[in-house]
Amino acid sequence: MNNILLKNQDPDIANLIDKEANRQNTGLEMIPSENHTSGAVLEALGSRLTDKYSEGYPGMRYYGGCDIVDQVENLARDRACKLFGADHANVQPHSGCPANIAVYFALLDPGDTIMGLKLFHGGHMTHGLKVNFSGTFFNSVQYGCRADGYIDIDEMRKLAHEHKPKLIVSGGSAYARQYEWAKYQEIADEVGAFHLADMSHVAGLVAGSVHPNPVGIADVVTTTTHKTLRGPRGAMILSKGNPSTPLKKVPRTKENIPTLIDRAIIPGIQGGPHNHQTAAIAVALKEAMQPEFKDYAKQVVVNAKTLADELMSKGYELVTGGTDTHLLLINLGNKQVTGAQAEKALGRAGITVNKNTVPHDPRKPFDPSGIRMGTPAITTRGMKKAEMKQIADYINEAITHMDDEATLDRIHGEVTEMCGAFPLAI
Ligand code: DSN
Repeated sequence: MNNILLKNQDPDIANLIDKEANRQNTGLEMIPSENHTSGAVLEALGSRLTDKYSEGYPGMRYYGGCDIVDQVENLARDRACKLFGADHANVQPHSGCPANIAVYFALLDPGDTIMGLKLFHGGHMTHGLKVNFSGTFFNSVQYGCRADGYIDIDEMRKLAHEHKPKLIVSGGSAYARQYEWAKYQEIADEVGAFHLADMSHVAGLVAGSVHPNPVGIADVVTTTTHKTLRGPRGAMILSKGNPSTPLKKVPRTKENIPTLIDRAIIPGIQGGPHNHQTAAIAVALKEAMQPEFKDYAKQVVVNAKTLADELMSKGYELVTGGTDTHLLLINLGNKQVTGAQAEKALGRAGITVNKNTVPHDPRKPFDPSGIRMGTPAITTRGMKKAEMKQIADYINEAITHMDDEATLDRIHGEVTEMCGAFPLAI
């Protein structure tokens, strides 16, 4: 077996990895769903655990040689339960979409009605977008945001009573305010629906106690592990109650959710778990259990609020007029700039954000009016209020001078210099 270093065996890929690390190190990653993992998480991710097949669950595998990966998965499950107050955690979903697919597969039949927030109002494609599996295999009814940008809970209740969905999804990917999990559960209970809370964006804020926890309120909770939670790419499904042993076929009731979920992941929709990923999730969960993580989560929100206030003082219009979380959604309509133009100018200046629709956007999704940005990754680097004020200046200058290459170059130079004081872990 060869032990040749990557840079000698495959310099093409090694160079690209170096280039990407350099791009991240010298620029501001401000896509709100991104973060920078620790060196320990990366080490677990790049380990021999990736070699092992282990279909099934700890103590119930279809393959031999699973004693050690069983211990890895048990640690990840126990830490997830402890951190979020769940009884049961399935840590095998390969990422967020499969986690949601598994919940639908567990609880629904094709053609059943589901309800989620419109993607173009800040939801997620797996919450019932017509061109996604969730809007194709199921009858999707979608709620939206009010004119002020807040989720329209009254409309949701009305739609729920009218359409009697089997499942209501809360959560989203471009909503700057806290999710009111209990209200969704109340409506789900009124119409006899299951409630899935997708807390992917805010899981790290929940872990750090700066956002309400849906576990124990919602019937079932999904989350990715790589956003505010700062782990590797991956996902988890959390619930109350315990699965049956062995995992037998059970009726679709709330009490049976843990069993239904485990059976939906395997044999339902996935094969072997990614054991290297499970180990890295366990490492990230241990990090999130430390007192410093609470400081981190608090700082993420302080930074987002500071950035929001600074940008609003420069005339930027934030959807809902601010943020409670890690995320800012900016409507550039009043600046005569499109989201795509702003994304490009900011990228040129070393600030990575993404163009995004705003609720009731008069423009098309591929050329929307807004940009979405967030503070999880720059807070991981150690940036605080002073840097947020400087970043707001850079953002404003880059957008105001989006056609001026020299200005964008200068800002990029200054951004790189600022980043030099906040290096990534490795
Ligand atoms: N792609 C994620 C995000 O950016 O929010 C959601 O899956």
